[in-house]
Amino acid sequence: DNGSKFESGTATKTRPRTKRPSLYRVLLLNDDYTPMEFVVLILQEVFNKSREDATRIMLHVHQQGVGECGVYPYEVAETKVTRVMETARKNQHPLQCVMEKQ
Ligand code: TYC
Repeated sequence: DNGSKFESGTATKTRPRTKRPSLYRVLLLNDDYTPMEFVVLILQEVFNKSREDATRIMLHVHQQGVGECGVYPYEVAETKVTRVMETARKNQHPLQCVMEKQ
């Protein structure tokens, strides 16, 4: 009881429990067979990159073996990985895309 005429019961204060969603890094892996142009198109279409950024990321993956396409909440990251893997498979390219907790 807080002694008020207008309120009764136990005063409770709820701490705002705002849980920020975990973020996941989506990575493209290099291989010897997927055409550079296909990777650039994937980066433009799936990851909404400009032609210039897509080309820069593709070349980074080509030279370093792995590169980041973006950072997203779990379900968004998962959907993008699935889109890349399905598009690559359909076109018979061995391109691999993975996600990792940031
Ligand atoms: N290494 C590929 C080639 O020489 C190009 C490539 C780039 C493939 C990035 C995959 O994630 C990749 N055709």
